[in-house]
Amino acid sequence: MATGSYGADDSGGVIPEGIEPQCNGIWAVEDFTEDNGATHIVPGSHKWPFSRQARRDESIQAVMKAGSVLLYNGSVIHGGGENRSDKPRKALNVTYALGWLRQEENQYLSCPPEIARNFDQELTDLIGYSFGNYSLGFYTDPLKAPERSDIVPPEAALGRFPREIPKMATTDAVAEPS
Ligand SMILES: O=C(O)CCC(=O)C(=O)O
Repeated sequence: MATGSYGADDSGGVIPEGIEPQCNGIWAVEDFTEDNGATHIVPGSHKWPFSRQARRDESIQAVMKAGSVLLYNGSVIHGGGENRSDKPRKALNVTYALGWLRQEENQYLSCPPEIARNFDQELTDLIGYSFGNYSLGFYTDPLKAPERSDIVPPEAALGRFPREIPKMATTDAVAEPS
């Protein structure tokens, strides 16, 4: 590894071992080279205890051509390398997390409703303008409260209705213990 600090993106030891809450992709918009700081990855580190630090010689660099994508678990130790070239290394880093967890990037601030309302619904569902499950993700419209219901689906902030409202689990839906 060259400079900077490297680490895993996911829970930081909060989620029990064996659960992979996040999957990442980094698309090379320009060639990734050793010189411009291609992403460092420590293979196998997703199986390490959270306390284990990586040695420099345990990392490899994802040298790849523009248009390629590197896919890695959120629990893999990784990071950008030192850019010794005279240009920035352009890439698109897209991370997917389980719908009931916080996202790595806070999409409600990066893509607030006035921007997100111009996106396709598939994309707004993915970035969080949809229920994660029954009652996970509703909001109260501060300008319309208290006249309006306080369980407004997130899509309403974009001027849309949800495709589907998740159903609440009831005791009828819970299996009897065997
Ligand atoms: O800059 C890179 O190549 C990787 C960036 C990244 O995924 C990170 O630092 O979390």
